[in-house]
Amino acid sequence: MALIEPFATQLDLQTGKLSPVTRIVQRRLSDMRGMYADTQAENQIIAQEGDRLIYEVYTATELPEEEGQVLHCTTIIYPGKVGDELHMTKGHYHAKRDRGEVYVGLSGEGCVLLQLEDGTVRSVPMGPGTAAYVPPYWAHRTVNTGSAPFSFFSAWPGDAGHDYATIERVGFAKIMVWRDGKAVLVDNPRYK
Ligand code: PAN
Ligand code: ZN
Repeated sequence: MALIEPFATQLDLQTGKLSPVTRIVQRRLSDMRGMYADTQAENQIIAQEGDRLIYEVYTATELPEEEGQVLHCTTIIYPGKVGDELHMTKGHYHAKRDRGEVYVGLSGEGCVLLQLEDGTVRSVPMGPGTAAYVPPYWAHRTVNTGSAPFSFFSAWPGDAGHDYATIERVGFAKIMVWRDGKAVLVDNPRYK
């Protein structure tokens, strides 16, 4: 296993940004085609306002993706909706399903949606200071349920890996939508 020098990263608790930063991944609406339930709204946004930035992932240091390492990063989800569905991450299972994760809320309001392969869904609300546990076997996706950027820190086992393809294919059984002035979890009409 690689021997890594100890190091620290500075977390901006207001913005969720890390420094120093070696990699910023930006996810725009076009990177998430087909993930929001309302495809017409998705196409309309891209045609009328352009390719909207949905979320960013900040990584301070590239660590080897191997057992024993603890990978970590921050995520910032910008507020907004596609149709009535709130801005969210793509979501994934860990390639090694028996690897868990910890999310710590930094700023804004959101929630983590979790799903088992049998379609069981749970929703855990998050805000500044919330430590949310993502147990092994649960796919996970985060949603911004507020009107400011929602940011959180995450840490997971180095050998977990990411399986995006399963969620791209089946989706989540529930989606978080804005109805009557609040965020509510409803059945996903497109869940397969
Ligand atoms: C998180 C996520 C991050 C972005 O660090 O990777 O929030 O979400 P997507 O990976 O679904 O685009 C994590 O769960 N890592 O394992
Ligand atoms: Zn994960």
